[in-house]
Amino acid sequence: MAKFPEGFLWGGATAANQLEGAYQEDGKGLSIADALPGGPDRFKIANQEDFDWQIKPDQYTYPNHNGIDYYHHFREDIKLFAEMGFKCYRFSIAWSRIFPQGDELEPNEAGLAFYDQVIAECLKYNIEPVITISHYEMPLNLVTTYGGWKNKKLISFYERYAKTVLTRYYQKVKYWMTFNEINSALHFPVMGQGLVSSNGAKEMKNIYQAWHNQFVAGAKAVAIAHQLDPKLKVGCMLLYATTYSYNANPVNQLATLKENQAFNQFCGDVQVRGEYPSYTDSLLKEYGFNFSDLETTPEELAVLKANPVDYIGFSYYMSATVDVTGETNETASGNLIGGVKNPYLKASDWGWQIDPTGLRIALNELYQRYQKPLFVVENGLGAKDEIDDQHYVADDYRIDYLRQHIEAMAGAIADGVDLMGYTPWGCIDLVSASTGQMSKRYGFIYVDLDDNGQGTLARYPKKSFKWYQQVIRSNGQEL
Ligand code: BGP
Repeated sequence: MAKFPEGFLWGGATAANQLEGAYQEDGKGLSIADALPGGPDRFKIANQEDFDWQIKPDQYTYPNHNGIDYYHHFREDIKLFAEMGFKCYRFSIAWSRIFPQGDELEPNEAGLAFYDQVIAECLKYNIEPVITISHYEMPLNLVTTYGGWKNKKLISFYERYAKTVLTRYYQKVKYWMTFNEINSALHFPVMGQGLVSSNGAKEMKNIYQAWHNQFVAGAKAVAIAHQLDPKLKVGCMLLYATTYSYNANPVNQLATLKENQAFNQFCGDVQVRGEYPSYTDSLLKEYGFNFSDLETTPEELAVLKANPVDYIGFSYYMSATVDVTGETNETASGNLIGGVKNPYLKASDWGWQIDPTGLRIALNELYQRYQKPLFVVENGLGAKDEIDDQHYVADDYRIDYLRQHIEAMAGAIADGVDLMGYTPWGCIDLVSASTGQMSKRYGFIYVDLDDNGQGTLARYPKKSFKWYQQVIRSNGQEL
């Protein structure tokens, strides 16, 4: 039977740009997410050489830019989260609400006023807010004028932004994260780093320079938080995909080890240990450059060293499998981070390989490596839900997915892992990051809205709503 510690943070997770809407209200500036196209080819289009940010809202080809209009529904939504018994709620602040262009000296008070209300609403129900400072979102101007995170100027812009929100909320919000899925830039640098082909996404050096700048900016946020209150907990946030070798061939085993370093470990190693790992040079040489080719200063490296994160937040949706020897030619089509098809696993409708045991392995790997508390801040099944005449979605497939992953977490806790909490992704249906569409749903709550932005916006609890309520009420005993 599952055993979770007292005070375990059960909740759910969302991100500003995927649910708030009101993308031009109360002084908000455009963010990169507002300016990406919608549709399954979202990343592919953004990676074409001639991609240009769509900065004219009247020419939009992205019908879901109003999210689920949470900006005007958050009270109703947080009330539903409270009804499920959420102990915490992970959400992000839209940087472009607070600094609409990103480079202003003074924040936009109306943007802060919105999050004042959101936080107050959480606290009213004793829901602990968990805030991602930057979740796949930055003011578009920082990309069009400065070229995104590869530009060092972004460090001070982020620092000013982080200081503004930390200072405003540190007495109310204990848990923070610096950048969502920072390592995802290896595969899609557009969301987290604001890099597309037309501004250098295809050059690995830019991605690593952008990372370095983000590491420094994140470390500065950790420093600010701890100066305000040493009890604040600031985490990194990684996209973790447990990675297996296709077989026992040592060539594949070595390739798997290298893949783990490049994707699962590199960013965490810097953010948790405060220094670049021993394999940095060998990693960068593979891409044809050296660490000394990056712009780094001794002061920056000292900031990293002095300010490691307090915990490791990570998302877990799927595992990956490596075969460099060509022993199989079946690719895992749809798997976000590539690799070959694992014959032991089934995949979601979008091809993400479902692997609850991989989560138990991930938790053990991360805890053995860092010995710091872990927080599963995203997990879930994106599916095409069918709603019946009674406005009911019988999402047993989602319940099965979540149950198996919760059992895996219980297993890892029994293995000795220190796990703080669990916030399944998209606890209310929202716009998908990879497609910009509504039809890939994760929620416990159905939102009446389609891929064309049409619908009543009504919220309907799904079958999984009551199920998760019982999971939380029993602290993970009744699954
Ligand atoms: C993570 C992101 C989220 C999110 C989730 C599901 O990578 O942090 O923002 O959306 O994945 O992905 P998708 O929406 O593409 O199904």
